[in-house]
Amino acid sequence: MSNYHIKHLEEYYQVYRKSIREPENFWEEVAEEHFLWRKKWDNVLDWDFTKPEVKWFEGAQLNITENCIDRHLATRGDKTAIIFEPNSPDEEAEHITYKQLYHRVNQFANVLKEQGIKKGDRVCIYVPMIPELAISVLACARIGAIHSVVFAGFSAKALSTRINDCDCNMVITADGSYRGAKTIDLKGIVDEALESCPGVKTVLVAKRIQSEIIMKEGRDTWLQPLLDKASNQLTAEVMNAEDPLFILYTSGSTGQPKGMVHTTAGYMVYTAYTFKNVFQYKENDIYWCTADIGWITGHSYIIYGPLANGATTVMFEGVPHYPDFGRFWQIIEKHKVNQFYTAPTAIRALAKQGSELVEKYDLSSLKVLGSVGEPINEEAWHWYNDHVGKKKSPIVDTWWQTETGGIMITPIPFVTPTKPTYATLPFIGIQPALMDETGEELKGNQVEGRLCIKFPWPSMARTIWGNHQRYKDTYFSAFENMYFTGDGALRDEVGYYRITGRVDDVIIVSGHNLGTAPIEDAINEHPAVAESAIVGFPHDIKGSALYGFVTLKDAGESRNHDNLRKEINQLIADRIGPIAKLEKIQFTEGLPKTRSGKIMRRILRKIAEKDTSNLGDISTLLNPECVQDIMDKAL
Ligand code: 6R9
Repeated sequence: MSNYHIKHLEEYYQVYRKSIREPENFWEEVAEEHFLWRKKWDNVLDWDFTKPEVKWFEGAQLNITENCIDRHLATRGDKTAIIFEPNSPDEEAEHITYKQLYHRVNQFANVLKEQGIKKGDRVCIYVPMIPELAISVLACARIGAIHSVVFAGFSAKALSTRINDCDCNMVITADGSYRGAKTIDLKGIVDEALESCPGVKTVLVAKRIQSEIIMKEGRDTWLQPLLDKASNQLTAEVMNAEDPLFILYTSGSTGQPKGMVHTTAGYMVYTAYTFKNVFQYKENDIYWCTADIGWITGHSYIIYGPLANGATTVMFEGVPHYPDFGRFWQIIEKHKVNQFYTAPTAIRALAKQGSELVEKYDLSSLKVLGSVGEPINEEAWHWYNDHVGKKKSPIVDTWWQTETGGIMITPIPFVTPTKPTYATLPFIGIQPALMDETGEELKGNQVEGRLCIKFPWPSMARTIWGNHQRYKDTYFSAFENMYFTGDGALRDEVGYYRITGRVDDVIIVSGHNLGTAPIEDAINEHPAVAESAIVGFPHDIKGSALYGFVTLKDAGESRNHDNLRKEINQLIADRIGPIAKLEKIQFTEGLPKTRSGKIMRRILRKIAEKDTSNLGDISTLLNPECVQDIMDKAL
């Protein structure tokens, strides 16, 4: 038995030890007992972190949608697979059974085929949180097309960069989307993006907001009439274990986003196994993850992990504060949600409203609470625990990344005793290491260093689309024979991990990873701007917010600084998206630089954090005199 479902701490340690001692046997048993294979593997694992190359279950053949849908039909055909909760509480929720999902995915997949999409083609999905989003993802997987979901809050520029990076020839979108009281003209954004995407031949448009939009002759087609005509039967494409399943972009230290490539079999096995254990999902539970499917959390823990376990997963179209700040609690009461998975930024925003709204609703169905996306601060942890979980629902603080595909460090609820702000223990099969700056591993407990992973796990990203060298440089070059996460962490006296935050140029704002470089690139496009540097500073709700230091071309610039600030933020919204807007913009005469010309962000970070007591030695700077001036004028 592979101990698919871990129930107590003793068992965790026992299974963990086995997964480390005999990883291949361990994962083979999990794969063998819980999934549907067209053909079993010849080899469980092949790996070499120096190339780097990792292959799980080579030789195996499968289709992930047969595991997420078909195999449940006999026993769970009439069970709800997806509950769609619309933006407005006045619109009725939609319950999609496994049988209906099967038919709808087949219809969609048939449409894709009729439109000429074949195995291996890349399809860009720019769709809001409506059922068509999950269905289009699964339809791609069913025919072996590689989906590249782009969060439907990204700008036209960000969308076109992602479409072109992986040469998508089709875009699936919607006429528009609802977000609280606002409607967003998605199709207009797609039209603008496609002006610079000559490779896109077809755009399929779902109807959501019934707005007037322009349909480009020969390129744009309404989706529904095509679906209505399509057959609801289709044999799934047979995929190899290591065939790419999807590409998902994440920010990096250069302007070009990294298209992380995830493959089929290992991703399926790991997301399914983590879902079952991290949420202690039991048949007939209602599970809700509030993430958007445009992020990895939505891919792994709204779609693939839950559906591979035959679960009922809630998809929420709206926002936490519409029509009021009680919306999440109202949904939990309405659907009797058992597992609730959200982000610290949402918890902080809701906690700020006080506990009145939470008390108004019946949250007694809750069994497990989850947190993901950034470190959860102590105050938010306690509020979540006291007011939402009523001290009886364990909080799973799950640390992981787009690159890791699945949850890596986490408590297992009712198994691992939790500790506020700690992600606690490595999940089964995960071998973390903390490294010092010289590349030595820090052994033992009560140490702090850079978080690496020593051994492959099934759902790790295999490459960066079109740029394997960048994959190697970013993740496998900092420390020999290790995957480097970009995060810092400490290990306490009992071996629990606490993630301390990014050690690179990525800033996490409201749970969104933002690379500093692309934002600086956008600012620098402004004709009045000479140079800029972005740092993060602590923010009550967002966790971190962005502080921009900007030097203007004409230092004595007479232009109105408030207008300039607006223009800069507009540029950022256009190039990246509104999430990357700067909270503060300080105009400076110069930026502190090293003699080799590198901006010393460390100093700027301290100024932004208002912690200037110890700036370190600034005498080696090229221009130490600018530091005092920046400090004097800090916002
Ligand atoms: C799943 C996801 C990854 C980065 C990661 C880390 C931060 C995520 C966290 C956390 C502390 C947690 N992060 N979960 N930090 N505690 N529980 O968020 O993927 O968007 O790629 O972000 O998010 O810094 O490296 P992604």
